Amino acid sequence: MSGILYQVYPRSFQDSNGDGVGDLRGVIERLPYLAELGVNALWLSPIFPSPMEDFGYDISDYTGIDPLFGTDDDFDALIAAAHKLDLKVILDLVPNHTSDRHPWFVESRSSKNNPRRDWYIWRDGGEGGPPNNWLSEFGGSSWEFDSQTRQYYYHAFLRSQPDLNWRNREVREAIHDVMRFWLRRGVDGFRVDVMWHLIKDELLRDNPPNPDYVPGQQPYQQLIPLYSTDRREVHDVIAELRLVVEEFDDRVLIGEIYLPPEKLVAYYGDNLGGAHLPFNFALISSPWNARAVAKLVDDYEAALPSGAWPNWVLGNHDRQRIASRVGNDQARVAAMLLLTLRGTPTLYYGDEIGMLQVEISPDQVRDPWEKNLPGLGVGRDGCRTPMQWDSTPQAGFSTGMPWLPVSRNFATENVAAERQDATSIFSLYRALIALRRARPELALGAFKLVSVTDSLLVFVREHQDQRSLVALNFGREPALFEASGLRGLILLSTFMDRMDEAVSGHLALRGSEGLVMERLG
Ligand code: TEU
Repeated sequence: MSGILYQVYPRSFQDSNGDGVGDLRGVIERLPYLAELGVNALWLSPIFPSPMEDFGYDISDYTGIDPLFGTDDDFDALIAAAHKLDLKVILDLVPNHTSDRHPWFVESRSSKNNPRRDWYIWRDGGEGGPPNNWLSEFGGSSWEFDSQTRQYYYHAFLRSQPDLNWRNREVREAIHDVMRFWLRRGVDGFRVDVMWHLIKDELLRDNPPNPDYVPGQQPYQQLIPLYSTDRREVHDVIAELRLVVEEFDDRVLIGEIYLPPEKLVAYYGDNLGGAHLPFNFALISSPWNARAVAKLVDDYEAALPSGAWPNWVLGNHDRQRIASRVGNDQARVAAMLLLTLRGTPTLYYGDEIGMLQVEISPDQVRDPWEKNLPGLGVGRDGCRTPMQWDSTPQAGFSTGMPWLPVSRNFATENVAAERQDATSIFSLYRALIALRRARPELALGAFKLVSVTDSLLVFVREHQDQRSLVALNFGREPALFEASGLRGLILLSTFMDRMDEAVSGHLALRGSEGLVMERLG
């Protein structure tokens, strides 16, 4: 759990059969790359049978493999090959909703007295409209009228993603069995999709208006999702998921949760009986300056229940890529931050080579969210483009036509080229990972904030008698950190030079430079 997690978006990682979509055989081919990079586990976004309206987050069979990605045998081969390389495999569990083509929903919608009717959230309308004012994250009402049975069903996302009713015991048991199915197959744990959505208010009370809403923001933000998400009872549901995971040795439960720190940490559960790692997305939405980052680290560390293990994330398949958000130079500072903070770091595929958000022309849009709400900048295609492996056509991702365009910069920004370049961001990521693996204080040590200005963040990581000092310059101008008695050796610069330089009394940083030094004094 203290290792490094790497998110693979399977559609975009490696295509082995030329259909333009990545697949499991492709992932197998690239496992040695992940071992070379030095990560400990990979998380695969959904690979299950799906109409792919939300690219796999709309599941029609929880225990199969979508033919687009491969076969059951391919999956078993992937687990075996990964484990051989000492890589753990985490699957995406999507328990909040299914596809509307899942047999459970087909039955549920067939009649009001179908035994599976209560597996989903069905209600009569009120006053000629939906049962309440709840909104879908992807735009519009979250209620869909079904003319056959003349009731509405609830969907937090697309109308083709009806929410399961987690107040129903049979639903819980059914998903527990899905988990056991994959755990027996050898998976090392789950990343649970939208964990904070699982339980909704029993009375379906209206959500209050958001006083801070500004026109032009996503319509979902018009209301505060007080009654539709983050209900107290969700923690009982999660505790049960945890117990299922605990039936097996050494497995992990990770939760996708977008909430502020004080609410997020409740997902560790009473007596830490909830998620091992409620994903901490604080860095994804933070302004990029030293003070803001120092504050969020502080707030998060202060909010953590005792004994809870922290974690940090810089990017995922739903958010703008870090290198585009903060720029290429600061992306290196971000990498050093991610890999020197206390807690499990999660890397998003391609960030280790500095992949940028790719411009998607209107006719190439695939993301259903973007299609629902064009022009609001919610599009997620730009962070999901094919991994850039080399300078051959389609960046070595596919021999066919990729499902999303390859970045125009692939001829120079790719794994093969950056591997040859000792100063590339890829070389930096490798060095940071190696350093973290070699120095226990970076992985396990206590975090102590030393100094913060507008541009410079300095902290120490300490474990037993080993100490590392990390200094990060969030600004473009040079910066100086002075401390009497400061003594040590530079272990790593984000510029990939200055190795073994002696430090005494002060540390001078170039613009956008980050340094890790072994602190002797
Ligand atoms: O994401 C949830 C999601 O959409 C959040 O990123 C959302 O933007 C946030 O709640 C706003 O506060 C997960 C998956 O990662 C995403 O790919 C799926 O589309 C979605 O759930 C539905 O399964």
